[in-house]
Amino acid sequence: MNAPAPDQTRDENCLFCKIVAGEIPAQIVHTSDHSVAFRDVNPQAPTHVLVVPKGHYPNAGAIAQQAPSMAADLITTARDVAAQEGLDNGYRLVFNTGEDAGQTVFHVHLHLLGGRPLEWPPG
Ligand code: DGP
Repeated sequence: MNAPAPDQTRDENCLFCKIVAGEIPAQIVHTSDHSVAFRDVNPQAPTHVLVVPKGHYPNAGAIAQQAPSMAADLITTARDVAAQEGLDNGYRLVFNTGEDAGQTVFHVHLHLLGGRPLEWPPG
């Protein structure tokens, strides 16, 4: 149901491409034309949602360069999910990029965290 449009890329070995395509289950909380938002399997806050593009891009820099409107859609979708989740007191958006940042899934995903006070700096 969320299959990428023909002009969108897909990596056959990618976990998040399979979630987007509905081939692996996830708790989807919101979809837009270009993005899918689902709950993180290992939540770090009362609300922890991942917003991913329907097409495959390995990281934030790649999607910003190759499809800037889809990069913007990740952020507006995260804003809409934050409103839907009632995060009126604030929330955090994070793109982990590369090994040192702890990126483990190489399909860009925007972490939306909220529902408790969040410390800074992160670990
Ligand atoms: P990162 O470390 O930034 O690459 O974040 C990857 C996140 O993906 C991590 O917080 C856990 C989450 N995750 C990994 N596998 C799955 C899965 O199969 N389903 C869901 N919903 N989340 C997953």
